[in-house]
Amino acid sequence: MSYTLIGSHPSPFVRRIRMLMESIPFDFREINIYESEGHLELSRLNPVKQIPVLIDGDRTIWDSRVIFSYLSDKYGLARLNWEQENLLTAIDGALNSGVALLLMKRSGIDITSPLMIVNRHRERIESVLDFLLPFATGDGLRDWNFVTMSLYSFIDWALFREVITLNDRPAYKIFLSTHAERPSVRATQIPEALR
Ligand SMILES: N[C@@H](CCC(=O)N[C@@H](CS)C(=O)NCC(=O)O)C(=O)O
Repeated sequence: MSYTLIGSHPSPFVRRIRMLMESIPFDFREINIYESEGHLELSRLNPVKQIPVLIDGDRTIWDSRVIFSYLSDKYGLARLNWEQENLLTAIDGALNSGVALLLMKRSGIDITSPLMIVNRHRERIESVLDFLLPFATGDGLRDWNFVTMSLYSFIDWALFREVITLNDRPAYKIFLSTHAERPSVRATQIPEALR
């Protein structure tokens, strides 16, 4: 049985699922959520209108974290412990803030301005980066699981979208370079043409 994963190359939420599905065959259907055609297709699949969406026969699953649980159940993958769940929630909070900042930027809002909404999102990202530092310099360097896949996808994407810099946190550069040569990381790289 083959799966269809609907997503885009840059999306960090999609990327972590592509990394997770390294050994699971699937068709990757790329859509551009910022163009009307892609947006329309997405509307038919997911009322929340977000990627990724996983199609498994006549079942459609949306939300990357739920897709992770779904595949974990099906393949008996190791479940996350509560500490890992908290790490993942922190990463997801920063990711959601990063996506919100990008959407603001694309809507013409100056995301360097001191608007309350901009500050809230920026503060959340900074707070999460501080919180995750012990993990990124400890277990995160050794483990390769859904948490590290998520952290890698977040940092790489946020740098690409210029939502963060790592000037004050060089440890994250080491985290990235530690995992950069993994086959699933290389296979899911944000295409050079988009950089
Ligand atoms: N909680 C969702 C978030 C997914 C998400 O925000 N995806 C972004 C792309 S990176 C998206 O579809 N954004 C379009 C929009 O929100 O309009 C998940 O984990 O799958």
